Amino acid sequence: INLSLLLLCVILTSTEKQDGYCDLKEKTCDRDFLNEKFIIYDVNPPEGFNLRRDVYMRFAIMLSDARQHNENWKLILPPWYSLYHWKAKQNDYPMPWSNFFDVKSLKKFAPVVELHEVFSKIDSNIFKIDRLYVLQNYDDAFENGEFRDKWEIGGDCDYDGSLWGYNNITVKKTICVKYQGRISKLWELISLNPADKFVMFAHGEIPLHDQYGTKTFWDCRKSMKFNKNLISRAKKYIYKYFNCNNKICNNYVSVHWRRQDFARSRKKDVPSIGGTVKQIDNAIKNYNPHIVNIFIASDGQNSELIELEKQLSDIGFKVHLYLPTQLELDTFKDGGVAIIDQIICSHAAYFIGTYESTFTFRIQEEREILGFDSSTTFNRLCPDNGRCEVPSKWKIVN
Ligand code: GFB
Repeated sequence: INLSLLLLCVILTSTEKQDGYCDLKEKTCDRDFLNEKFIIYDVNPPEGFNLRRDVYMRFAIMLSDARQHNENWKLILPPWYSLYHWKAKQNDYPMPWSNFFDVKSLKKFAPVVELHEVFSKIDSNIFKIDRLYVLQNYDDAFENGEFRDKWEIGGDCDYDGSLWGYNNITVKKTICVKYQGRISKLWELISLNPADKFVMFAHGEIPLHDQYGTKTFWDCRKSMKFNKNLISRAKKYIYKYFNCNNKICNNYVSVHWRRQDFARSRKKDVPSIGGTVKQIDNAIKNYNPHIVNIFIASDGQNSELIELEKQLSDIGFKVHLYLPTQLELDTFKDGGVAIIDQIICSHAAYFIGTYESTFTFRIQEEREILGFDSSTTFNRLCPDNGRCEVPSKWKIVN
């Protein structure tokens, strides 16, 4: 018996080695890993962090649903690499999700793994993606006046991403796909090649949520807890400047003042500095005229921020910004600093955001989770002149 057991072991080990999913250092083969299949996605390169958070949710919900049907698929968390808005040189390498999120909490909602976890299980130095589907929009979304879910293989395409800067990732086959509609239709594509173990989608922002704003959506959103160090840094700031230890702080107002490319590409939706000051002043007068503290989160230039601060101080407000030390910037990176800004905005008595900025949307969701009255959350800065559309209220569903 012992001999046959030994033989079986040798056979198993050698077949596993051919498949290449053994940990050579540990001299073990990971049985689960052998049976698992993996999806990874990439997003249109210029898109920012907060749009990418929503794309994550679409995939996480898709994979969480699949697990309920006993499917053995896992989602590889695509590292944060070379984001357009992250200019500091500290950001120049592929960063794991654990830098920004509590990955244990993500794993409670969906079967997700970091890319480095996958690397640690592959015995060769090369990570081979079986099939890369490059998703593209249809030229005409409303064919015959109707928007419907559809996909179609073919056409010309190029992968415009960078495989997160890794040169040990290769792609065996690239397929161009025109795609429109719900993300769960991706399973139809995947099922065409049932032997694939590693499947990748480029332009993961194209498939849409199956259902937006449902309980499942919010369960997923709630699981996106931030990295504990970022939370504790934000809480320390709130305590120091606003003397508040609660979820809901009643003595400061927060503003997300999105500038840079946003102010340039959406000129008609954003106010001037003077217009911003007037609107903040009016909002505070209406909400609670006793409030003097204003927290500003912004990607604006120093000169703009100095001017905004001056004009607000001139009319009696105390302006606060979170300015990281060099050590904090090195530790948290641009992404972590932005999250700290978001957390501080989330706890304010009253929040005013920038119209259609996903950075603002994520703060609004956080405030819904914290339990604020929605009248203190869905407020926006309006342009100096012209129409000012009321922002949509995406209320939590528990
Ligand atoms: O997050 P995001 O997709 O929001 O991209 P939008 C904006 C990025 O700019 C953030 C920085 O991820 C941050 O790195 N940023 C913006 C900020 N506001 C702040 C802030 O208050 N504090 C700090 N620290 N950083 C969309 C982009 O941005 O805007 C699109 O996703 C496109 O790609 C469009 O550029 C014009 O939804 O605001």
